[in-house]
Amino acid sequence: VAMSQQITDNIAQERPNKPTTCEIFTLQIPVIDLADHSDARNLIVEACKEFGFFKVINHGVPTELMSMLEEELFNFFKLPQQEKDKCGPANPFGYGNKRIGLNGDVGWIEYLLFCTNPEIISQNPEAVVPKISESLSVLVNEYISEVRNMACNVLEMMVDEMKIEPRDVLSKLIRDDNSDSCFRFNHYPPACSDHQMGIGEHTDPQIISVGRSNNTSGLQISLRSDGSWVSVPPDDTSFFFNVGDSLQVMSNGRFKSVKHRVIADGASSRVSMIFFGGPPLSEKIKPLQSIMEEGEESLYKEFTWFEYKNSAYKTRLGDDRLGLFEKS
Ligand code: GA4
Repeated sequence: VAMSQQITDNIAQERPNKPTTCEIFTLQIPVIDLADHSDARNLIVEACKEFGFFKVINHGVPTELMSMLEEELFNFFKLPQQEKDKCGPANPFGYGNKRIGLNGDVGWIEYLLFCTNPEIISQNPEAVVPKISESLSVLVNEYISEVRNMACNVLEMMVDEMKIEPRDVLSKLIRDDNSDSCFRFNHYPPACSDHQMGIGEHTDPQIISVGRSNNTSGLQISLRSDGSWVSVPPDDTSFFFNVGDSLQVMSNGRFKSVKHRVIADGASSRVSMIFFGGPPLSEKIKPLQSIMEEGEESLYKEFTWFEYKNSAYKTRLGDDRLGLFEKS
């Protein structure tokens, strides 16, 4: 209780006292209909520039798979604490409870974090893949492969629209056998107050993150234009895409990784599942040659995903991770 109180107080200080602004802005979140071939590509690129965030409908991922996984997920989080603790502690992979990352962040959250990088899994599977039931693990793998495919389609539409070649320049990094991606399940339990921080503001370090949740609100994004926080209306049939830091660099700042956070809604449990698409560890993260205009210079120092990830995992959630790699 002491900790939850502290989390609540921090938020109360941070929150601008303008709830109505949030409601107005919820209307502006871009919705991409993947079945609409005329408009989707352009909307994706515009959304990445303006928000670093968009919602995808008509995505082709089987609804039944989504709801089955969600149900299994609820069942997992309903297990007795000592059962769940057998999958932990999260360092950073495994089952985590209230502690986020390794540097002192906390939140009103419990989660399962999976590494999906085959290279790392083969070295030490116990440390990076939480021991969940066989049935859940089959569903997880099927879900990841569906979501990864859909994410790759979206990345290819994005690249086509920007007239970059080859069109798999981004998607191949995530399809790569050695793609360093990860996957997480979050459970935000009902909170004692309705402003409790589930996970504090942060950007995702990877290329692209693709998440969905049950029908409980809580996700907020920060607008690029003025930094104000916007509540994202929940929609359990759709996927939400976040531009990550790596894509910000690869687009040389044209796209911005979106700052986001989750505030527990008080009354009901929120569960979410997120795929974080990352490149192979050895991949150089730098602006794509073909988008650079004549004379344009990279805004960032050159680094590999391995270097960036290592550096990111030493930061606190709210730190400006990319700032360390900007050219001065
Ligand atoms: C944010 C995106 C993913 O959830 C994650 C997170 C990771 C963690 O929960 O262990 C980090 C966070 C995330 C960024 C900074 C570091 C690492 C917690 C944290 C304080 C799994 C990831 O890859 O980076």
